[in-house]
Amino acid sequence: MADHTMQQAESHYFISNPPPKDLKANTTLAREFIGRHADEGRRVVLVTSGGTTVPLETQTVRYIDNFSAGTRGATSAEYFLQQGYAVVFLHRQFSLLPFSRHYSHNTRSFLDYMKEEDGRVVVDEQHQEEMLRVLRQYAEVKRENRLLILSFVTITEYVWDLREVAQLMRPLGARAMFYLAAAVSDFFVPQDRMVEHKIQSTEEFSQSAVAGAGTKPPAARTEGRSLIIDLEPVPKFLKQLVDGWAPESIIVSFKLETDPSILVKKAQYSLNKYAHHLVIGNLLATRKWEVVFVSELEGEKWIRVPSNRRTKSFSGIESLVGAADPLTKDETSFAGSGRSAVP
Ligand code: 9Z3
Repeated sequence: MADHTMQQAESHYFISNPPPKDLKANTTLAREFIGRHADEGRRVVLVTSGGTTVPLETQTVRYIDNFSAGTRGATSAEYFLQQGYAVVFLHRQFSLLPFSRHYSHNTRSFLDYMKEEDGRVVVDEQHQEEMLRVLRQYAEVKRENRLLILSFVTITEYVWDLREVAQLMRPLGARAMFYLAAAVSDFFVPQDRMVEHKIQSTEEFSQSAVAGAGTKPPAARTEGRSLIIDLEPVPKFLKQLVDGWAPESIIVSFKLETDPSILVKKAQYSLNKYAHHLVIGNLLATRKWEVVFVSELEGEKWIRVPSNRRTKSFSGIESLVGAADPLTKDETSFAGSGRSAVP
């Protein structure tokens, strides 16, 4: 797509898909946070995490979801914080959060970490050491006010938030990084093709009219006894991010596939198409144990957790990534570099 056509698609998207209700509040928080850290000379990273939804109805009962628990994003955010970054953590509501991820979303209740002692609640002996370590890191981040947590649910909320935060980070140039681990929908239902009410299972009760109806039928509708879902492509916002919203920043995107034979090709395609710094490829089935870095500087580079360390207690492949950073050729990692990591 030519650049002007892409820009037209972008402006059409923002005109026809209205901003989320909390955009203003999010922007105010982000402006203050980014401004303060920029003044203090800190690097700022936007970490996106979790999956975006595609609502089928305005009053949403049904939606399509994208797979992501938020482990990658929440874990990586902790490592960026350890390296001194200020982190804007834009995540899917209720997906994993940095620090609290150690005690949530598992089969164990957080209450299982506690016990009663002399009428007071205390942490069980066996969890003291680990929890103290996490708590100290968390307390330091809180004291320095280095973590801003924002949330999205739908693809449209995500795209509006991304654009807003990117534009606020633009003045930071190469001191700003985008680490796009969220699983983002490629297709969606535009506002002007969305039905207001719950889709009915029989045509008899179906709504024929769409809010602000154009000539096209609703994108999700019943025909006979079938549910028809006819989605439209989401404009390629990575292109806009790289070229328009934050052209000087460091941009790391992720590529998720399930077919091993196309992963590297797709990651290379993405790198060539958007001309950003790094694509990290991963397969759904093995994402916790192996990733491939694809960059112009180093081509294709696999990082693997040795098979004898692939246990539940392993701290995550994110802990190995700093050592393998292809954005810098020296000992500093892209999470740890105190200077420009632009190749
Ligand atoms: C990823 O590939 C992430 O690593 C995972 C992490 C979603 C697999 P979890 O949250 O999983 O730890 O459970 N994210 C990017 C997915 C994505 O939508 N990428 C787009 C694409 O593949 C490009 S931006 O087309």
